[in-house]
Amino acid sequence: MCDDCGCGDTELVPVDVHEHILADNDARAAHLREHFIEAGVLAINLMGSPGSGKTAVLEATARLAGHHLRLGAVSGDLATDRDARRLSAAGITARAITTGSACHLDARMVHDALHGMPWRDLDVFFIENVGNLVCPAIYDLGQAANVVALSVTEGEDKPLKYPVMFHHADLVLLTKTDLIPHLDVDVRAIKDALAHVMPEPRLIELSARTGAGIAAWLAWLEAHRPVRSSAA
Ligand SMILES: Nc1nc2c(ncn2[C@@H]2O[C@H](COP(=O)(O)OP(=O)(O)OP(=O)(O)O)[C@@H](O)[C@H]2O)c(=O)[nH]1
Ligand SMILES: [Mg+2]
Repeated sequence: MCDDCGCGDTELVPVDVHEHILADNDARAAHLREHFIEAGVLAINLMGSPGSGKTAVLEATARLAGHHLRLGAVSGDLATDRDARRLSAAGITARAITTGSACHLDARMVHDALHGMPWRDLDVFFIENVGNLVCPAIYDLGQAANVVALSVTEGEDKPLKYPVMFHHADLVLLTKTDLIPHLDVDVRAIKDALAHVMPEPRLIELSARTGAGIAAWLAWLEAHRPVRSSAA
């Protein structure tokens, strides 16, 4: 599926080659992180399954905070710029990253996308990763925090089945909570599963559709914004 990381296939990409790819990525990500910190931009790596509601959360974020926070985003997909167009329509400065066959974003892709963006002027820069609960977790993009969108329709056991993603998460957004009355889903079971795989479980329940929980998500973003230096 993925020509870059081989999705763990050691015949496709030998272990030593994969380690070299990750080391190269880590160096580029460190460079990006320095720039984000120096400019006072909060960079968030937003990950989650395909369709978990990542773009919808960003649209809802812009609806509530677009007038007082300068928001920017890149959105990664194998094909199309549909998400970037949705984000632009919501008032977010956005660019698409089309990866072709790669099932994750890497630091070089993000770096290249930034060249055409006024990213230094942003308060929050979202990196909407390719919909995938596996590979994106191991690629550092220079972000300050990893956020995982997990929708109530995905099943309570996803944190247990995809532990690496949740182990690396600083925050989980439990999305589409407006659908709970229509589903056989036990939110306590999701929290129990997260407690097994997240060192410090942090969960915000929200609905992009109704706006419930978006204020708590904004408060989390505000609390994690870096102090902007006067030189930035
Ligand atoms: N009921 C309900 N539906 C939602 C909500 N958020 C997203 N959806 C729906 O879920 C579907 C996927 O939402 P997206 O925001 O495109 O999800 P995504 O994670 O960005 O998808 P990819 O980028 O393709 O991985 C769409 O049909 C949305 O309308 C929500 O809060 N409530
Ligand atoms: Mg999307």
